[in-house]
Amino acid sequence: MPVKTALITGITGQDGSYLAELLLAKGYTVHGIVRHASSLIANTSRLDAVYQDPHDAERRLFLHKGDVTDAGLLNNLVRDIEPDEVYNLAAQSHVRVSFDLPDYTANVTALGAIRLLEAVRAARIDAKVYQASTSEMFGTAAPPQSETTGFHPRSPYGVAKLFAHWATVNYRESYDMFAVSGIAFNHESPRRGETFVTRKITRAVARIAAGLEKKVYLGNLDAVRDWGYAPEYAEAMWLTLQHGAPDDYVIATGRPATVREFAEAAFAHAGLDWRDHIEHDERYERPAEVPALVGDPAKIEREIGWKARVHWDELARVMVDADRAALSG
Ligand code: NDP
Ligand code: GDR
Repeated sequence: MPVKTALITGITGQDGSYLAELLLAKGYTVHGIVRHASSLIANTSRLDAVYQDPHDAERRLFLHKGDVTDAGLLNNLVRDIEPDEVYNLAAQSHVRVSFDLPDYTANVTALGAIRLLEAVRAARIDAKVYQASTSEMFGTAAPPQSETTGFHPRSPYGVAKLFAHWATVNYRESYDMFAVSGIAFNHESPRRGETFVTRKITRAVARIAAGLEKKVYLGNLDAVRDWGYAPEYAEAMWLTLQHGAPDDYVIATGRPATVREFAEAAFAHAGLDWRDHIEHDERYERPAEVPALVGDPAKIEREIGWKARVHWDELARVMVDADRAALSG
């Protein structure tokens, strides 16, 4: 088999790092776009396990300074790399933050996607494109949500992702592009950003168990989510691009839990009672909440053969263990 080349935007994020590991293990040459930061160490830390010295002649991981707000950069990179597969994972991905930065979120999360699609089209290559779409596009639609459920996003982030989703569908239909929209429900891991609710909770559990803190302040505990395990979702992304034809796929476990239930399981795993340690802070409420997201993964299970194995309660334990291990050095 000839060696394949992939380009990943958002390679420094939770999913990007797992996807890079997966593709490197499969023999791919992997190119990733890394944003400029005042400290490079900080935003490439999730790639430590696969980082390769730029002087290594055998290396298959290449990191390029860049940003999805820069169309010229994307055009040049795609033309030069000629990737077989492009994964667009770059986004301002925090729902609460998108209410504070709506313009910026739209620029990165919505326009970034169409800039990348256009770069692939302009390069006149046969690259397959994966767009990281989200259950947030469903918003208030009643669960369980599937590929045929109507969209009703509730945040600038959800609206921006819906633009990117339809852009992906449009490029598939207009230019016969192999463009997949993976509509992923929440997925977490020890690499999850510390301000998303699961990691915020498991990190707090570790610190409270170690006697470093007493409380954690949260918003809406009644929200229902369908939490899966991020490495499995990276595998789902790859699998959808190996399928015979491009399509839209819900990626989910199908198992619901409230934020309260996740917290209860996480605290209990460390022998703690969540009621002693969780306080409400309205700052973490959103101007418009998404009450319940529970995916129907029947299509991806049937057509792609992907099925979630880790569910939210095991995930809570895995993340607590990882945060406690990190704290004890
Ligand atoms: P993260 O927030 O962990 O990662 C986002 C990535 O995008 C980071 O690498 C970040 O770089 C990069 N990025 C942000 N802005 C830009 C920009 N302007 N130009 C280039 N890169 C940029 O997200 P996840 O890994 O959790 O998610 C991956 C994708 O999947 C995102 O698009 C997200 O919206 C989507 N998604 C995630 C779900 C989840 O539950 N995790 C569910 C559904 C969809 P930096 O490291 O420098 O910040
Ligand atoms: P979400 O994830 O908005 O679903 O988006 P997040 O973990 O931020 O919130 C989940 C639910 O928990 C409630 N919540 C809190 N959330 C945060 N962050 N902090 C708190 O203190 C808190 N208290 C309660 C929220 O209101 C919400 O209902 C994630 C992101 O990864 C998106 O990029 C992705 O598209 C979706 O998942 C699917």
